[in-house]
Amino acid sequence: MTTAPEFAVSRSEPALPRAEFVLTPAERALLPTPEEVAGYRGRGWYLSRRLFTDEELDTLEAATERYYEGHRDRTLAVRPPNLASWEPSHGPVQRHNDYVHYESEAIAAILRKPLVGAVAALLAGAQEIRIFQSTLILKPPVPEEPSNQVPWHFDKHYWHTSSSDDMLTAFIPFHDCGVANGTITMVDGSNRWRELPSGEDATRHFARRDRSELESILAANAHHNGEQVRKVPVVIPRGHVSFHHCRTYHGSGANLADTPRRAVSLHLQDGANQYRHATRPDGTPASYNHDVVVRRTADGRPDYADPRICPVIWRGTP
Ligand SMILES: O=C(O)CCC(=O)C(=O)O
Ligand SMILES: [Fe+2]
Repeated sequence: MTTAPEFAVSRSEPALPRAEFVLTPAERALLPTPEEVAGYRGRGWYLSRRLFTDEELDTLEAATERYYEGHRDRTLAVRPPNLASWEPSHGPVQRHNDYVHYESEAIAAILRKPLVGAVAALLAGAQEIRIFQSTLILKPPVPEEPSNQVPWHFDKHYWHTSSSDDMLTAFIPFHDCGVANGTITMVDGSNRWRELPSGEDATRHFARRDRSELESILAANAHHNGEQVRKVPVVIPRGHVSFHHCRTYHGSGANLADTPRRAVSLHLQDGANQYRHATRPDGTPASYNHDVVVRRTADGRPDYADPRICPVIWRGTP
């Protein structure tokens, strides 16, 4: 007998949770109730309590301004094929920038907030939540700007190579977000719809799609499920976060305000998610930008748990 079993266990798996995955009593009071979790499962979206302070959002906004000016703490070694990466030369169109949690430490420090991961864990029914992607978004205050319109889509369409059906997105505006500034709008309950076989090409980003084409795909899918399309603009007070399931249709409209609409779309994966081989409707292999960015698993697949790109932000039972 060399090592007591308890000692052996505590060496490989600490008995106490790591401090970063512990919530304060005040934070615990901000978690969704069981009824709210059931509401998320039924409707496909959930508006949280106030998860971010004014100070955190001011810090986040300042960090994103530095990012727009060109500041990077690190850059991707390889530029992936479908990278959203607005730069000043693109002008006053809607700005989309992926991988901001990788490229900016200051942005990452706010986005990794364990409370966000804990809310996501309860909604997804998961023990672990990792970042999948983060997209920094800015809609300029230009009412007629066509690129400000986000046509109906659901996020799983872009994630065919992800094995999980429990992935979800936290939409984090930096300020009050309502109809006037083009808030995110959910199609209530569409997470439970069965999808029409429509020949969708999942790798074509919605920004390159015709809006009316996607409006009719939405209507056809509702009809196929014997449902009406119920559009719910989510009115998000500053500091609150709108979560949506990866099969919930959503979109958003013009920014009619006189200030930019600023947000981060924080895409999250449950611990079980991993790369799987998938094909597009035309039979060619599907892919995700990560596939040329992350390390490989022992069996040679892209590793969607690579801690550099996909850090764990929550582990345990909140
Ligand atoms: O910017 C928006 O209004 C929509 C963002 C979006 O598609 C998402 O968060 O998944
Ligand atoms: Fe989306």
